[in-house]
Amino acid sequence: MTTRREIFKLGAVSALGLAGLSGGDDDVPATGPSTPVVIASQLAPQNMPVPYAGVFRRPPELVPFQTGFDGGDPARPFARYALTQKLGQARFVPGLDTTVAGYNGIFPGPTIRASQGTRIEVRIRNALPALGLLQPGAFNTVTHLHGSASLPQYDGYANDFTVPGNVKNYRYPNFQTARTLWYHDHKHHITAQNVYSGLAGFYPLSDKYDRAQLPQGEFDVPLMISDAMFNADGSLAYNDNDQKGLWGDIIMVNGVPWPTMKVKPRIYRFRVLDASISRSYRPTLSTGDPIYVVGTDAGMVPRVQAVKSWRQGTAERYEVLIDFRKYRTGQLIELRNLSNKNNIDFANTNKIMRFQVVADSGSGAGSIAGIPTTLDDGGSVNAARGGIPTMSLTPAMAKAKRELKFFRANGQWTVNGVTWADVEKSGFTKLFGNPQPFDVEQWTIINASGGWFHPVHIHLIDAKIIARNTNGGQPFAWEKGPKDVFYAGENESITALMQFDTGTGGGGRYMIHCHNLVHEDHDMMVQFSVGDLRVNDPITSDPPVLDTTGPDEFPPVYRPGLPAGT
Ligand SMILES: [Cu+2]
Repeated sequence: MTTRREIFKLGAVSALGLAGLSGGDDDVPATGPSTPVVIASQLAPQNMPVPYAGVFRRPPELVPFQTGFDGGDPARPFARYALTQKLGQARFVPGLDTTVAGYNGIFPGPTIRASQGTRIEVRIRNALPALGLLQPGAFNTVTHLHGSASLPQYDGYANDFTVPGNVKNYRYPNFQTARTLWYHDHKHHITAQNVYSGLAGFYPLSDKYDRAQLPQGEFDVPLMISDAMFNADGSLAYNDNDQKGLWGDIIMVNGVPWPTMKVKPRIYRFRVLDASISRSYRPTLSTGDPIYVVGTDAGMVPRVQAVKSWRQGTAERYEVLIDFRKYRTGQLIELRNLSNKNNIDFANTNKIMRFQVVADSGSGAGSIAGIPTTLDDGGSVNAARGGIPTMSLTPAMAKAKRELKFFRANGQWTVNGVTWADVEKSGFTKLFGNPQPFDVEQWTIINASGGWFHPVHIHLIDAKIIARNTNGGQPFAWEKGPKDVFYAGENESITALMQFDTGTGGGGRYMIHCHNLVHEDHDMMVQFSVGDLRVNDPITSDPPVLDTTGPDEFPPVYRPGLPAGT
């Protein structure tokens, strides 16, 4: 009952008509990466963003309001940050302002740069209005730092939420290897609306290994890719296509539609994050030149992989190098999107951003001299306690093998037939599994529904993909590094090894869910526990509290940024 009727609900149908939309059954949303057929936004022509007209920008980097050493011990540094979730005005489309709900009122939220070994606390105030922007209920929030082995009470558990007027102090250990993390909302049932309205930001974690081998500073560029659709007045339009997914017609990078970025003839590192609600991408360069994958979700790859394109689902992170040295000054290079099956594509969703090569200047500090072939991530930081480097895991180490099947049942998205509602009904005791601290397990993620893809996220863990049921049984070239999101395409299965290391030897509850946030909200989410769960464990041991501080207690301070467009 989806397809055409739902597409019409997305907004005005373009003059291109509906040719190309498949008829499909209930489980098939629409069309693959074929001819664009509709537009979703209802913007007047003068308000419709034009591809590559926007000026690239990086999210501002937040300065901690306090730094120091635990107990005065120089071996135990910490930094404290404050974020305020509040409404703000953004200029996404020409001539109109858009109200967002963002961290510090901006989208993307401020970047927090972390360094291995320095613990971070982020004080997150919910200063949002009582009711949601895009949903009629309470504007409750809970923040997940994706990629961090946080303790359960700081992991953004979907029911451990903060109501407007309250504040929670999140503690992040940063003991892990270098990687691109991101923080975003995780409130059960409204995660999609909360993230779409702006609650997402970068949190790159560095260590001495990535600093020695990969570009830094000016040449280390976060790219948050998302899609959106707008009403005629510039407000965000939300349509989840009958709980199937949201596909906007406007692709934004760091909140700018199809921007142009000026680049020097040097090697750049891009931290590519798919922060869309549902859309997956297949980025490629218009030159046909290779892109070098140097990092996956949870860290650096052992062997650099040259690819012409790669497939990236929601919440996946790929760190890639693009070598601009061979291009001439003034050359324009597009980062295009080849899309994937079961996305709904529009006139310009085959474009992401554009690079304009400019003359070299400055010292080039932070750049690297050549494309590396191998990378050393330093292995496990917890070796003394039983930690095993992720890419050294072997099937023989696995103490258990488990299967996770992602399918639709009784009008709900489920994992093995179980929904988060079932977990709630159990008083949060229903578990998919309960590995003990430092156990290694082998999990197989199975998508038996041909009409959908599911980017599956397992909290806490870093995993090594050892098999796929496609691609000759092997992981794809771009996913040969540590992963925490697994793109389970149509009828695909993925087998991965993972170690359950909370950093403390302790345990608790962690979620497993589809990162199509519409699927997650309805209700494709279950949980596991590291260690045995005690029946009456509260869902958090560090609940939010009433915010008694003034709004200006920790005014945001941002580092001086680079010039616009670079
Ligand atoms: Cu899904």
